[in-house]
Amino acid sequence: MNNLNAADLPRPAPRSSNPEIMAAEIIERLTYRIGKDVKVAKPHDWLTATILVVRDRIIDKWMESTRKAYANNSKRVYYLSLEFLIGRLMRDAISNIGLMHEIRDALSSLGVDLDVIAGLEPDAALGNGGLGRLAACFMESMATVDIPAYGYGIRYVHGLFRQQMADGWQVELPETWLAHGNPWEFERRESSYEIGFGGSVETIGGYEDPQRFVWKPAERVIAMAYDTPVVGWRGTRVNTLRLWSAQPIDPILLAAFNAGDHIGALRESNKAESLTRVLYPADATPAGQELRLRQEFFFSSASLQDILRRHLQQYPDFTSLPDKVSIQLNDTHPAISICEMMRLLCDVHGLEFDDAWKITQGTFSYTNHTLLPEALESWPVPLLERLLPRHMQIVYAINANTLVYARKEKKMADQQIRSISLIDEGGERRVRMGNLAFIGSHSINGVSALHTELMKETVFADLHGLYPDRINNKTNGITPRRWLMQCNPGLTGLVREAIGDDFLDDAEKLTALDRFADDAGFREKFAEVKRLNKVRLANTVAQRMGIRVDPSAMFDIQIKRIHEYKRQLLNLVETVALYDQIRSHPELEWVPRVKFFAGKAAPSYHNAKLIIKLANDIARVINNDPAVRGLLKVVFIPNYNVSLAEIMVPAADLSEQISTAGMEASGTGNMKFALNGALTIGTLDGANVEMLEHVGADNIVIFGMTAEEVAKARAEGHNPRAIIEQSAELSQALSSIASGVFSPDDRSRFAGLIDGIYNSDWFMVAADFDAYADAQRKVDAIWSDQDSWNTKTVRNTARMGWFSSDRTIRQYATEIWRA
Ligand code: GL2
Repeated sequence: MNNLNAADLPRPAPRSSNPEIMAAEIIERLTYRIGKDVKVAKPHDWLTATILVVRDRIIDKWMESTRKAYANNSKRVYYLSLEFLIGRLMRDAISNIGLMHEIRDALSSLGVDLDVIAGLEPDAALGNGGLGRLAACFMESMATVDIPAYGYGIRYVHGLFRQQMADGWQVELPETWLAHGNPWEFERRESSYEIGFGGSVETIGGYEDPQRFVWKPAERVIAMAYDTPVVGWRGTRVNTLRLWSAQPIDPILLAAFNAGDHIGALRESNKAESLTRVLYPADATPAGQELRLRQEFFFSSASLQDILRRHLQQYPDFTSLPDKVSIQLNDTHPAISICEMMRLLCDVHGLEFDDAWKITQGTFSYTNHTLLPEALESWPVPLLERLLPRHMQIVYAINANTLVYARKEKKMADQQIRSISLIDEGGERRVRMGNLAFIGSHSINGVSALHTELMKETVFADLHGLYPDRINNKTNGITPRRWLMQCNPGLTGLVREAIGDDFLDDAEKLTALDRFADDAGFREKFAEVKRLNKVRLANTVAQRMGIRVDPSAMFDIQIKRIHEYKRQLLNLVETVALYDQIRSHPELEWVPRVKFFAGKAAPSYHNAKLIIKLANDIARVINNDPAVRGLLKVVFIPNYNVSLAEIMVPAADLSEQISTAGMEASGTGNMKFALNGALTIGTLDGANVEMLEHVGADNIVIFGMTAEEVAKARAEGHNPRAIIEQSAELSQALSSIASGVFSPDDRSRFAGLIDGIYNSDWFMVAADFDAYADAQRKVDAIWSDQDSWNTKTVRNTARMGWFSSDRTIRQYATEIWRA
């Protein structure tokens, strides 16, 4: 066998895409893989059988892709991410391999509806929000643009919590995506690595032999791989998402068990497994807990051991590593990888520190996703010292080299030295993971043009001074397969009729649609597609919540994590102001609106949870007030996830992207809405700035303070009280919320939240209110001229192709990975 050339290896027979044959294959999987007779098969069995058939077709391409990478000695890209917010996979996979009609027909010949079983597939919610969803879009785009890539992450048994509402309050329940098994994945028992924690470091050699350090961990667990194939558009290439699961070294302590300690005998086993049990539900705030650091090291170490093993299979040593391997760190969560790489190269493979450092820096690159100070990870020195003693030594060694270089070569002063140091000495000493990721990488990128500039000016100003050619920008993108073709087949069909199929392979070809914005007939069809998508959302809301909404009203949508900087509160205060206006001026022609909200709050984030309660309280009052005459409705849809986004995004007329300027690194929801023909109301924040450049000022409604103005107001102090007094609408809205108009059962419930606006207004809710309210009335005016509205929405779709993640990935590939 081993003597055969790759080209001569025996291959399975090619598979047919004839629906009859596929139907037979589905039955075959049902019978022999699931062990069910057609007669007794449950919908979930059909789903699994169908996925197995689809998966088999993908496997053929998968092996081909792997062989190709070996044969061409291609550079491999490794995307290390603690989060992959995948959602459902089946529909995407079927569509990417071009078998949608065939599988639908095959299933329907068996009396099974593809849409029904597709709806049963659980969302793989292994991420919190934008950062995790970006990783999922990137995986699909890397396969599409034919880059040999692996995603590495953790196979959490429980993904992001399920959100339920109890009397309008968020309640978190465990999510169980693996309850019916996971037919996509392959367990790879042979790809297992030992991961250590704690213990001590011993020094061997020294005086005559070269000195070497040996880490003797006190605890060890096994990391075992699970592989999921990720197929690109038109099946171009199939890459691997490799997720690690923690296993105990000894499944049971038999002696303890036999001695009668039945629980104690499983303690080690439980401890190991708890490592990969749950996704950390914090979004952009530091977890600050040992378990989180253990997760980070666990998956970093397993991934690096795997990467280095694969490299040595193909190459004699590690000098070629930077030419053959790129490791992208998705935020600082995997930043400990830099120390682990140094440890493996020096302590295990015997390289000299300086040589190892060159290889490490040449291999790693780092993406920063937030400037929020509370989200910049750092770990207490004593914790790192106890959990990863050898890595702490390496941190000190890297730090010494860097600071000597900064002081001697670059003549940096104390103040700058303090800011670039890996150790934060203010208060309890902590290791700064952002600085470690920066210093250990050859490229550091931001995720929008504005964010990248702010990185240079703020958090990384001094490191940027030290290494001025490292920071670069890669504006985020979204995969048009999921976020246009899959979620909006109506629009996709209409666009194909108008401009042909080129845009399916190159989203930037959507610009050909621009001239159709002036075609009244086309605009009508475009509006009709939107109407049908709104009907679908209205039905979903009726089914899930028993609330009826009118699809002819403007659907105004804000969906994202609940966070003060994202300013759902600004939207809610304006909603209350509008409610007051509608009641005071019933004679005016109000544009009927439905305000939709959805999103999860970090379980420990008090104000975010209060904002959810406020949305629900406001909804109850407004929706039941006959004086509103249905002109305004408020709906908070529980349990926001990728699948719900796929229903809401195509149904939006207005997309709310209203974060305090300077605080949203990029955003990606903003791109999804505009691509699907929504108008954006937004601040000059994150990627909104570039969206404005692409769609043009006539086709987006921008308001509010700039990042610079926000920074100035914060530095010099602004006077929210004076601002509130000058705005009658704002003061009335705030005082009605604060005084309990929406919370008669607990009148002071929201007093603290509103006090925050009066006393500090850190997020500029008061400062931006009037501008926002004016912008909303401008939106109403555009809506009242439906021709004008529809022209703008068509232009949005036509001009958003640049925000495809294929473009983003090509930029990473040429400018960072050189792959
Ligand atoms: C985020 C940013 O907040 C968001 O603006 C950005 O679009 C994404 C992806 O780059 O990253 N950073 C972060 O920590 N989370 C994000 O969503 N959770």
